[in-house]
Amino acid sequence: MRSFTDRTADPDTIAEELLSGAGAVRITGLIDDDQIAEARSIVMAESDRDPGKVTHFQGEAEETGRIELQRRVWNLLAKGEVFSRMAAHPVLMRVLRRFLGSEFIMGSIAANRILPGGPGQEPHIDYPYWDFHEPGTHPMRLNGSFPMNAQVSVILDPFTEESGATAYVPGSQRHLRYPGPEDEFHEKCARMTGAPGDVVLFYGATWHCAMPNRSARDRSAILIQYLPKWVKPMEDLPAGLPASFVDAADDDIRQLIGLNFPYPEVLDQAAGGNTVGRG
Ligand SMILES: O=C(O)CCC(=O)C(=O)O
Repeated sequence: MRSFTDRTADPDTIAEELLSGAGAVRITGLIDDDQIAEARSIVMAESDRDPGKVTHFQGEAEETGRIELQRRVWNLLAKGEVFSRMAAHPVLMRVLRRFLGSEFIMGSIAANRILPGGPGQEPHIDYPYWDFHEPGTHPMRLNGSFPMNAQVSVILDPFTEESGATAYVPGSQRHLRYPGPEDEFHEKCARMTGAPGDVVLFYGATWHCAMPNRSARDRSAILIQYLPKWVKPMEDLPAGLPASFVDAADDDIRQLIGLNFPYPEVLDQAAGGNTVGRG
């Protein structure tokens, strides 16, 4: 995987690598130690209180949606200002404006904590492609030649092969389908390794999954989903936030939570609809 720093993270180069290269890049040392420590302590406290609903995990988790060795914390914007700073980091904003269009939005911001002994996930592709098990529910001839997703993993604990760093198959974003047994995901995969404060940015059409944590410590990351402005977001972010948050939000955060793009709207004044919109 190609590695960049905040100084070398050129938007055109990274966008090209996501779309036509490996599908993933690392930006080292993007988030400072204080922010990582603050985010991690919130994630640990929240996920100790409530393991959250998990997705894509193997075995028991898939059946129940909840088990103790992997935990999700959803709606992070409401849980600490540090998460807004991460989501709207200027380097990420610059790259994502190039990749997804200048008015891109955020579809979800959640933590994924895998405890020692926690299982991995099934190889998958991310929202809005994650139900591509049923391609017929999407438009015909949809393909991955332009992006409808970008994923950011902000690494909170060392991501190593042993701790279950995300596995991915470089170049698989070009297929826009789920991998089958013939694709030999586990034989061909590379790993999104990194240190706390590093960020991995990838195109969610790339086959990937969390791997089992065989280390003696937690393996947590903040997972941020970004989408073009017209893709329906996965989390209803404004609904999960107090009015005071929305009132105080700066321009980037307003864009990220979808307030710049008002549709759907009631456009028929005669119907008496509220056409003020969400902005
Ligand atoms: O935490 C990880 O390693 C990846 C998580 C992921 O791909 C997902 O939950 O969709």
